[in-house]
Amino acid sequence: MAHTIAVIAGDGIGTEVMPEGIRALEAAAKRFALDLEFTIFEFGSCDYYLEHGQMMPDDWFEQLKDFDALFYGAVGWPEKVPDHISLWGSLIQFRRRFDQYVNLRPCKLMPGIESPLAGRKPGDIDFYVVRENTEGEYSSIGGKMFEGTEREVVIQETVMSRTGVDRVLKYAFDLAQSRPRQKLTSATKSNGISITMPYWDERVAEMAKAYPDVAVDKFHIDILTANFVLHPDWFDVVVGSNLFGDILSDLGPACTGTIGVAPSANINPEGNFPSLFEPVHGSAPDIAGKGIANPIGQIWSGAMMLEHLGHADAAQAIVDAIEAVLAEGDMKVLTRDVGGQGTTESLGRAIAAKIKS
Ligand code: GGG
Repeated sequence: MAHTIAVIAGDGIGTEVMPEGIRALEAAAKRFALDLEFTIFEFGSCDYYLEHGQMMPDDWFEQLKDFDALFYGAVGWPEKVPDHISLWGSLIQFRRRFDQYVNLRPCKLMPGIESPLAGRKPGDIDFYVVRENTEGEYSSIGGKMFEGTEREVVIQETVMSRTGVDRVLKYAFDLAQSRPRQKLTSATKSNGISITMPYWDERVAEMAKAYPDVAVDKFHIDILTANFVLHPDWFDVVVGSNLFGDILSDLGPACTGTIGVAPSANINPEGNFPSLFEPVHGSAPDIAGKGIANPIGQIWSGAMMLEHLGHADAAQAIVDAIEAVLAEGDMKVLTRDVGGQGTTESLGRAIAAKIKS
């Protein structure tokens, strides 16, 4: 049976890494006899906004809801459209309307990549960030008063619902329980944010009772970011609110040498709606159009998508191919962020060739 995949490349380097993501998926499909059916959508980009006055057509939900998965690139081009308009008009709509309440972001030091943290080797950094993805600090509740005057006031609320917090915590605890180290770290800031964050801590403590095998600790977000840099080996599964998870899942991959390789899955665990798979990196207008973006984040996101669709063997073949190409360290193939002189396409083609073999 075919898996139907909606492809939205979005903006900037999203349009450059996406073809390599598809190339890798097609190579895996050929090797494992999978039927992947890609449908490309032009909406969800700033150029679409400039033409239509909105990021997506009114019926985007109807157009996308029956796909098996969404394969997404990157959004944003601040010189064309303010970032909050592009993000809220696309990615955040998908996460909310498709109830993708788990944002799963692996953080792994790969062979052949030098960590900026002295002396770290592959195996030393290997953890997941689980980010709450539908509420928290990314709420649309708030407003402006006395706009344009000296008395101007702006307010944006943080929203934490028991359902919203518990369901992402449950996912994180389940994941921690399934891993050899069985360790969960919670990101908090309950000394300063005195209502929502103590509530988050309470729900973590309550959930922990059902997982006696999982060792739980918590850190305030400020020292947690320091510990990502100082002691990345401490972490196994790290769970955080929408904003904290967003910050940690950029910092974590940066500790592994480049954010260009980091993948993510925006998951609706119940399968009521399609889940969405995208690199952690954004559209990077500063390098867009040069053909030098690292496509691994997109390719690895494709592997996460195949795993989600029930093809763990094909997913593993993609990850193995990524690791093999990185370990070979051919400077003509690798992109600049990992020390090479190659292009998005040279790295994508090398990985696809390894998947086939
Ligand atoms: N591929 C990820 C992407 O385009 N990110 C842009 C961004 O600003 N994301 C913020 C977020 O993930 O909440």
